[in-house]
Amino acid sequence: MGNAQSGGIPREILDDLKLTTRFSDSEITQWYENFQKQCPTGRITLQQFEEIYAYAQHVFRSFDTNDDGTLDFKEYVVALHMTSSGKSTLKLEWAFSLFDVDKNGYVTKPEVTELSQAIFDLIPKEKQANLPSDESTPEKRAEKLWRKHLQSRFSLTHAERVAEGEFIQAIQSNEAALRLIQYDHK
Ligand SMILES: [Ca+2]
Ligand SMILES: [Ca+2]
Repeated sequence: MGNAQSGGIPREILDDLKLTTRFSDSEITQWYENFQKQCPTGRITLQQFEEIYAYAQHVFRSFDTNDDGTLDFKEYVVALHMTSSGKSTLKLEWAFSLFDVDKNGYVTKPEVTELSQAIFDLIPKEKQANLPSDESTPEKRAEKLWRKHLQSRFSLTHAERVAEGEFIQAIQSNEAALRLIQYDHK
């Protein structure tokens, strides 16, 4: 039949995954496309897994609001709500908790640097090569996000840390900053 488009997910893999998981055609197809982009060889190496895992650890920590190393039902549902909501303020609240590594209610330069590294590692290699020169390394991205989009806006009040409201205000409707806090460059 040739019903799998070239580069698309092979039919038998799709059928097999639908039987063994509860995911829909479109979900599996989307993940397949993302997987192919992330891993052009079609395989995840240990090194790539560790990069993905570094980001995953940050995501987990941002969901684990009481910091006990597990997600209870409430944390889990709040996580689903924040990440799947169409509301941009909710997503930005979540982004803030992602960047606030030590959960003290403020984002600092070292935290921005840490997340910039984890996010950068998720950008497919061929897209890394096409990034603007001031966004082409994790350090440059952290510097730009921190200095241009966060710190400079609030340097009159305090230069070393940014509170949640300020973070959201600085990133909201700011395409250039939004690009730096996510890895999925469309
Ligand atoms: Ca918890
Ligand atoms: Ca912090």
